[in-house]
Amino acid sequence: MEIHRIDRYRVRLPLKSPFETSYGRLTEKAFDILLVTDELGNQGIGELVPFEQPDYIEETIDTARIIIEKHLIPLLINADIQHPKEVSVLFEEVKGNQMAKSSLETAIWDLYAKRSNKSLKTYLNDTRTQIPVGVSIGIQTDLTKLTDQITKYIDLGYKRIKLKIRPGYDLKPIEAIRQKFPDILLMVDANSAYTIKDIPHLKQLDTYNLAMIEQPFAANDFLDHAQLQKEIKTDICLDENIRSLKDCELAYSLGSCRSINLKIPRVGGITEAMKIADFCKEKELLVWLGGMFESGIGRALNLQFASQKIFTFPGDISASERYYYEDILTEPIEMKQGEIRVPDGVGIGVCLSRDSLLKHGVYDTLFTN
Ligand code: OSB
Ligand code: MG
Repeated sequence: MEIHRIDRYRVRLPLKSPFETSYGRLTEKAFDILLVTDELGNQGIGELVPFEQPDYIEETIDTARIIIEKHLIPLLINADIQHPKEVSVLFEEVKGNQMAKSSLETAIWDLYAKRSNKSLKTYLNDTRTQIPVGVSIGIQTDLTKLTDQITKYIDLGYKRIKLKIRPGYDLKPIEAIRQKFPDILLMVDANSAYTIKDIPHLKQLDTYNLAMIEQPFAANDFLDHAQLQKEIKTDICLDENIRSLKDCELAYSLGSCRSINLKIPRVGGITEAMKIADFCKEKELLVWLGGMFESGIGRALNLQFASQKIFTFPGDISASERYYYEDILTEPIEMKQGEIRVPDGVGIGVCLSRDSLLKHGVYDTLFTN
């Protein structure tokens, strides 16, 4: 396929309410929408998801823009790509920067599917038409407000609750939730806020029947996580650590976790995500799909990928209205009875609303031939 143009919208959407994690507080999400156009006028769409601060992982939206403009686009336009699987190979000479790579790689997958007039899920394994989903709940020190919020999402039908925790905000909120909801599928996510010294403290989490504890320790630590997994009954899940299949192999062989939060952008795109899903299936690691407060574009991609039957555990894939008043799609993503339908149009299956993009974003062209 020939790439004739690459355009971009730099968008900011205000969050309905601020989202607090162990590392910071988010009130607005910035993201870019990349449009890759071929010689026939087909358009592949990708979302660039990193945050503005390097506090979740090291990539930021600014660093990713530089990598895309200076390094990835020149590689892409000078190559003759026949299949989207070639893109991750082409990008190998650029080290790291997975989210930058993913924004273009996923756009090429979307473009490829659209050229063939097919849904993206036709290229995936054993897919379903709708999938169970969960929500992630930010830190909320008022415990009545916290349990009210959880009541709201449970009443809406969400099938799993993920609670953000940090030192000083863990046992009490978990206790409050378990008192009100003894049986819900509940997990916690620490975003690297603890250290190995906290193992005796973290062992107390074993009494709350948690589905898993996500990323208690540093983003590049495998050994301390392995130590914790030896001492605790609850499954450890890794998020920030996992940038590639190699990281999954390392985590598996050291026993650092029993579950993987798979985010397509954090591993550089769909091709690497497919390899990780296959590996997890083979090794019986529980793999599920995470989120990055995506707009409808990233959300639609996540739905396509999570439609694979291996993703039985409800992912962080909520409805558009969970975070945003207005999405950038012609039709927002909706959740009914805890499930979201996988869009079945061509490619990722959804359409951009130019009106909404122009209202919340700024347009420019990165390449034209
Ligand atoms: O750690 O999974 C995370 C959001 C932003 C950054 C990191 C994380 C999260 C979430 C929510 O937990 C994901 C979502 O609902 O999109
Ligand atoms: Mg996480």
